[in-house]
Amino acid sequence: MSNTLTNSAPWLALKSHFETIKNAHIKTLFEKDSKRVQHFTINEAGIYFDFSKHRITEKTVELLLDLAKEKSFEARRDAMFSGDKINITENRAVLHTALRAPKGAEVFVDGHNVLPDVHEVLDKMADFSNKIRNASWKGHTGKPIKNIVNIGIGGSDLGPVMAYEALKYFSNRSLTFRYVSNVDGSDFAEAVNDLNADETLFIISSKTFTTLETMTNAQTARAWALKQLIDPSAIARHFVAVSTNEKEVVKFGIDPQNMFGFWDWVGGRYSMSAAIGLSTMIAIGPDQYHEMLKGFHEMDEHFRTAPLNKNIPVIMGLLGIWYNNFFGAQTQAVFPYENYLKRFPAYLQQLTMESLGKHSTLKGENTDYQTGTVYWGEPGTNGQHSFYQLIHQGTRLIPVDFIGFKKSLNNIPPHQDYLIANMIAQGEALAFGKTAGEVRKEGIAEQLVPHKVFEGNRPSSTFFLDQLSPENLGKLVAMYEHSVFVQGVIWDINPFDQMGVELGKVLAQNIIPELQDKQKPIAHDFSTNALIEFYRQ
Ligand code: G6Q
Repeated sequence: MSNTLTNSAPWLALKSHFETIKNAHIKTLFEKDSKRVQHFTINEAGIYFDFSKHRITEKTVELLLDLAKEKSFEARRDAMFSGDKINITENRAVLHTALRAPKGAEVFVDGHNVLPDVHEVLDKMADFSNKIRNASWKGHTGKPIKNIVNIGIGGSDLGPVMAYEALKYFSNRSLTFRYVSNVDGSDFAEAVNDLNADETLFIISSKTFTTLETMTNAQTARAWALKQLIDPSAIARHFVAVSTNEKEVVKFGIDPQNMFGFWDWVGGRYSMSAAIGLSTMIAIGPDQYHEMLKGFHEMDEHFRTAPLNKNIPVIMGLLGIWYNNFFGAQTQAVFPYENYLKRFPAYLQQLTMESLGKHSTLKGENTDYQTGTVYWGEPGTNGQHSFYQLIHQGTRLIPVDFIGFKKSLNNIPPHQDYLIANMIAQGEALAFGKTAGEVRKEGIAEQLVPHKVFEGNRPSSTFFLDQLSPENLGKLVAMYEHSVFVQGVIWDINPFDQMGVELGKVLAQNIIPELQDKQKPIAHDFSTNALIEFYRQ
C-alpha cells in the first residue's frame, strides 16, 4: 500500500498532536484561552460560524491547514472553479459554481464559455415560470395551471423538495407543489389523489432521462393525465422536461421547446442550482430564485478567495477529517433550528454520503483510512425530545452542526426566543456538561448522581444567520457543497461520481422479469432465489 496521506508529515504531526489533546476537556480549553471565541469564530459572507466548542487548539487548526497544503488544496480548488476535468472517473468538469456565476463571467469547458448557455437556460426558465405564475400558460382545456408535480429522484428530487420546503414562506400560495420520487406507486397515487389533470403540470426532472423510477412515474403520470384529458396533444401543455438528454425527452413525447437543459458537468446532487431548480423558480419566482443564486455565488466566492484559516467550508471540512480520522467519530449530526429546513438533513445525506462514501483513491488504491462520515439530523427542538439523549450521555462521540437564524419568518412571540435559547443551550450543555459536584449541590440522592452527570466535551459548531431567505439558503447549500469538496481533496477520493449506486440498479433489472414471469428460471444465491419465490407465490 502506497497511500501517501497517512504517511505524510502533516498527518503524522496530527497523530502525535491528537495524543496530547484527546483527553483535554473543552471546558479547560476555554479556561486556558480567554480569546478562544475570537480565535475560533468566522463571521463572513453573512454567516457567523462559531467553532470554539470543538476539541481543538490553534495548533490543531494549524496542522489541519498544513494537511490541506500537503494535498495541494488550493490548486485543486482552483482546478474545479476553472473547469478542469477533475471528475476523473467520468472525465468531466465539475462546474456547479458556474451555474450561479453572474452574467458576463467566463468559465470555459473544452474552450467553450459556458456562461451564456447557463444564462440562456435561466432566462428560459424565468419566462416559463412567469407564464405559470401569471396564469398565461393554459392547460389543454384552457384552464391555468394550479398544481406542479416534480417527478425525479436522488439529485433530481432532494434539492428541489428541500428548497420548496425551505422557501415555502416565499412561495406562491395559489400554486400547489408535489414531489414524486419513489417507484412505489403509492408515492404517485397520493401525490395526484386530489388533483385534476387539466390544472396540473408535470416536470419530469432527469439528467439522463433513463432512470427507472422517474421514467416509470412519468409513464404513469402520462396515463393518468390522458385518462382525463383523452387527447394525446394535451401532453404538450401538461408535461415539461429538465434533462441533458434531448433524444429521450423527444421520444417520451415532450416538445424540446418545453425542455430545460443542463450539462454533463453538473452532477445530480449538485444540480439544484441548475434547471433542476425549475419547480423552485416557479414556486418563488425568478427574482427570488436569482437571490438564491446570488447566495450560492457569494459562498462560492468566499470559498474561492478567503484565506484558508478564515474560510468557512475549509474549516468545516477539516474538522470533519479531525473527528472522523483521529477521534474515530462515525457520524455527524445536523440540527437546523428552523422548521422550514426540515428536509435539509435528508438533502445533506445525499450530498455528503454519495460524494464521500468511497474506498478508492483517485489512483485506484484502497484507502487505509476511513472516509465518508454518516450525516443525519432532524430539526430542533424536536430532536431534543428523542435522540439527543444519546449525544449527551451516550458512549459515542457525535459532532453536531447547529443552524439557527436570528429572526423568524413568522414572528409569533415568544416562539423564536424559545427556539434559539434551546439551540444555544444544547451547544452549551454538550460542551460543558454538568459535573458530579454540581449535581450533588442540587441535593440529588447519591445513587442518582452518576445518572445525572453530563460529561460534556461533546463538540459542536454553530452557524448563525440573520433570517432564512432564498439568498441564505443558497449560502448554506454552497457551504456544505464546498466542505464536501475539502474532505474529498484530503481523502484523495472523487466526490463527483457515484459508482456505488450502480450495482443494485443492474441487479434489479435482472430481477424485474423474474418477478413478472413466474416460469422464468432463476439462478441467484439461495437467499435471493427464496425471496423471489416468496414474492411469486
Ligand atoms: C446524484 C446521483 C443520483 C441521480 C439520480 C437521478 O448525484 O447521480 O442521485 O441524481 O439517480 O438521476 P437522473 O437525474 O439521471 O434521473
